[in-house]
Amino acid sequence: MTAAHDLDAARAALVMINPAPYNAEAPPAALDGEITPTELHYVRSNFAVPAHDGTLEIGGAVANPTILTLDDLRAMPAHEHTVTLECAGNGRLAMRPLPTGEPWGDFAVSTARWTGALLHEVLAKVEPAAQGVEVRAQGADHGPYHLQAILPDTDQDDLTFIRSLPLAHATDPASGILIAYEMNGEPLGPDHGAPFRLIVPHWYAVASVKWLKRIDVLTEPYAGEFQTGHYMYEWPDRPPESVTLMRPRARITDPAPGSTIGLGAYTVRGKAWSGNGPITRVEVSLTGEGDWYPAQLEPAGNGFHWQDWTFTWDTNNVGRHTLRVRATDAAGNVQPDLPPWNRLGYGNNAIEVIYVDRR
Ligand SMILES: Nc1nc2c(c(=O)[nH]1)N[C@H]1C(S)=C(S)[C@@H](COP(=O)(O)O)O[C@H]1N2
Ligand SMILES: [Mo]
Repeated sequence: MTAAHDLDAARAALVMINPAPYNAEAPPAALDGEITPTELHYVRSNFAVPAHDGTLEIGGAVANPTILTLDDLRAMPAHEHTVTLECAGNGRLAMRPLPTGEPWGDFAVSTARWTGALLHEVLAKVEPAAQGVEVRAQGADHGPYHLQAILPDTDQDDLTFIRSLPLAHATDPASGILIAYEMNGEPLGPDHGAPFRLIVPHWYAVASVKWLKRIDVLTEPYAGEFQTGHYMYEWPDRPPESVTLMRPRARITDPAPGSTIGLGAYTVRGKAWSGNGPITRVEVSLTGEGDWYPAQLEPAGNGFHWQDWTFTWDTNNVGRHTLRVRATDAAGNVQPDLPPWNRLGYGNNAIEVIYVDRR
């Protein structure tokens, strides 16, 4: 099989929304289990899958600049973290007025087991300078970016995917950030950042730089198209803010929206997650404006991934019913009823509403 065939096979089960660069939602089944099978994990790329020479250069304000290979990373202690990745643009299609940008429905979210070296252990080897403030990560992917570009002074003929993180977060063992080389026990595939990528738990997935090529410790905050141009909340009524932690969100995975189910006791199921996790409460409403009932919430695990919830819905009332579900996280954030509108359409965590017919 050729590489192109492999890529087609890896993409066959996804819901393609853009062929080039390839962007695809997960099918609803991706949210059923604790782990999303790799072939069902959504894909979001700003450029075509790049060539990568297998090396990671680390420099900037560090005492020991170095070049690492995949073997070097594999020689370090391996850590496996189960992490939910959600695109900041997930749910954009439900915003009004509709923002421009990839028209994501509600399935640019998935969970995988990621294995790799801990970023803070890699950084400890190179010894960041005391004046360091950020860690900048560069992907191998690049290309023209004319129509979408916001910043006037970027080289839009050949832009590279670059993002930065606060140095304090990157060096904090509790942050759990990986340079991952395996996804669900297999080497990373081309769409998910082969040969290695960042995995930044709790943050919208834009922080998890794929096809990682370079890391630099910076003594000034980084400004760039994917940091301070795009991936900013441009609110109608207050100053812009960076897109960072995932906002709390609960989803209903069973019953399917618009389905017909029988009478009696039915177990409603779903997922909930937040970058300010864990989720502390999930509630269900059956009547629009009515009461909220507590759902059963499963324990948080490592706190980096979604939690299951269930709710026993016992009714013999025939007809159309509405279901709403909302999550509250450990920081006290609760989902809003309406999408929090911002110009580029990020972070829509409005309460999900579905209807179901019972007969
Ligand atoms: N190098 C690089 N890394 C990237 C991106 C990209 O375009 N280039 N897209 C980011 C965005 S916006 C998302 S949502 C996630 C998607 O990761 P996935 O394709 O493995 O689901 O990768 C992030 N990392
Ligand atoms: Mo994203």
